[in-house]
Amino acid sequence: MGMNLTQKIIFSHLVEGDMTPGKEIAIRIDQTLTQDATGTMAYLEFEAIGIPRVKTELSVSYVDHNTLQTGFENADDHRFLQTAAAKFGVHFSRAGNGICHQVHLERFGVPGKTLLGSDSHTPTGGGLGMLAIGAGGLDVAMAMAGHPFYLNMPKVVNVRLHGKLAPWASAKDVILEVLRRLSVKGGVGKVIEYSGDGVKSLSVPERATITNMGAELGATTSVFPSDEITKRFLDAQSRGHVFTPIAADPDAEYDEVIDINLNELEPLIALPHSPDNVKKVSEVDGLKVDQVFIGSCTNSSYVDLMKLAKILKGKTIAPNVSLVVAPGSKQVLYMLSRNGALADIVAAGARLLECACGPCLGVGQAPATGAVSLRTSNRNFEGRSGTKNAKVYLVSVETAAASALTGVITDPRYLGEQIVVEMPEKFEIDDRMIIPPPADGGDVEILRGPNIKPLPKAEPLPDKLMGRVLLKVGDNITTDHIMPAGAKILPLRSNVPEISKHCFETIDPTFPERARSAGGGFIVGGANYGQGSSREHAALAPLYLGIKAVIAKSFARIHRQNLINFGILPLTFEDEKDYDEINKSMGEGDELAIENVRENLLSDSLEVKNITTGKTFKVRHNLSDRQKEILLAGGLLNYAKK
Ligand code: MIC
Ligand code: SF4
Repeated sequence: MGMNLTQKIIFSHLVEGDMTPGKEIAIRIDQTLTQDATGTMAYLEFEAIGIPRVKTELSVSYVDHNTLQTGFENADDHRFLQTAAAKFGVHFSRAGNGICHQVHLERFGVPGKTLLGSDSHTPTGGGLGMLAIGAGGLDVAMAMAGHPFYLNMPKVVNVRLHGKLAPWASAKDVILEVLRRLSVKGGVGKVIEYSGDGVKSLSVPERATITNMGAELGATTSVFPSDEITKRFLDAQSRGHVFTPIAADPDAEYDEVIDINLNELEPLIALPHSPDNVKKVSEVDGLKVDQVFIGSCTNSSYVDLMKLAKILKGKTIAPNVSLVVAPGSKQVLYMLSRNGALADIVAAGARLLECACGPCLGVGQAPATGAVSLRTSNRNFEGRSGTKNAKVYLVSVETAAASALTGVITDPRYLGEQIVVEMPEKFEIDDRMIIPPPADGGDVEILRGPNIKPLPKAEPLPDKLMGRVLLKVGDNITTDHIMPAGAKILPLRSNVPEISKHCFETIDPTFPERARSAGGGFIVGGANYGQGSSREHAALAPLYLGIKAVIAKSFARIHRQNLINFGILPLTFEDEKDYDEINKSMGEGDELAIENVRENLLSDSLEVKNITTGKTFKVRHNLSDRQKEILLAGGLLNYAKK
């Protein structure tokens, strides 16, 4: 029997385990990427591991998230990152050079290689035929230190694309359609692998839009084959020498198959507040729009912004709309400024931002109270824009541009004849804002500002866990709920004691203080707890506040591993059927106890005593032997040191 593409890349990187879906495997990591908001922790962790220089083929440190410098903190962090990169042998992509995923696709990605990134949208690299996975900073630090990456062997879902996109439909609509069908938890434990004759009609940046937003499915990653279109893209980036073709064998098998007829796809839109709340644009046509944001790692490529320029050319945006544009990279911005397209965008009334994440995670351009914001980004979680009651809708560049002109949500088919933008034969190559590391970093001094505080220490797992239920939350809680981002809180990413004061701020601002004065306790959650980002601060802050375990219906992959990495137990209710009853009978403030934890961790089941109600219930952990060892040691750093 042949192998699918996912199996092929995993097989060629397999270090431990057998490839049975659900079983833990370990794979060799060829490349890593970090960004500034998760990177400071990742390099502090790398330093704590005590290896002088990275052992990967390539590691890149990007500055793209925290570029609004309203105080010294972010600038200090950038200086720390630049010096740490030089010391440890990491390429450094300076602020202004662009969003990590866009720049990595342009300048570094290699088909068939593995990439681990401390950002959940690392799967963007899947557009080039990489196995590109998002993880917490500590997992990335371990990979930089030459250790393999551990994951559960995923199931593989084959999305077969047929035909060619209908006029005004776009790659964004493809992934919105997948989200509509599978939901934000439909991809957990799976890789989404694209194939079919429709693949040939999609350029690499379009494929990358699709794999990027596979993160919103909860998928381990998403991947496209590497073919003649990949070759053309790499040639245009003057990197044709790294091309290798890679595709599934003709007799490959899959765990699930989904068919999408590209010809039948209509422009789609994700309604507030979830990326899977997908409707046809025509169903919400006419709703007044206050803000349009075009950018983010999902839709900020050269072709994306050329489409925008062509749609806006000679026109003016509606008086009620603030149009904000952030190109994905310096390469994109440079090319638009050289060919005049930037002039068309600016003349139409756009507000131009630097090449960075910006509004996508609430760094600037927070919408007005109750405003409708139409965005080409990938997440519309409540409050993420920086305005709690803003209503964020996710759309393609075409829909965003059409709506910016009319001032209401507008199906782009209304614009008439479709615009065509060709992929350039040659991109403008200028890597001067990427600083390669010196051959020997031995003499480099790492510069640390006062914002950089040491890592919090986790203790070995005690034998008895006691404490109160400090917070009860529902399904699909995101890491943006647990540890919000945004312009005000992000500068504290290197300072866990300070950032933990904002933990769960949007749900219950009293949580941090209650947790601290209670000496810690438990969190009770629903399904898909911790979906969204890779930020390990969503585990570090609870650790700092004394959280011992999270009991939920199910967990998102990256967050679950982050909890384990910092010694917090991720437990699931043994019987989902009993969940409602147990959950109902358990209140915030109830005192829980789990005894003989160390010994019982070796089996799969633990008993929780609710001392307040006198009831007991069973929980599972589904931990691999390695994860058990990590928890017993009090986290991955302690375990690695042993
Ligand atoms: C996001 O899109 O949520 C982020 C901000 O890029 C995060 C990383 C972070 O929180 O720093 C992610 O996707 O992992
Ligand atoms: Fe940046 Fe937004 Fe992409 Fe996250 S999703 S990497 S914040 S652009």
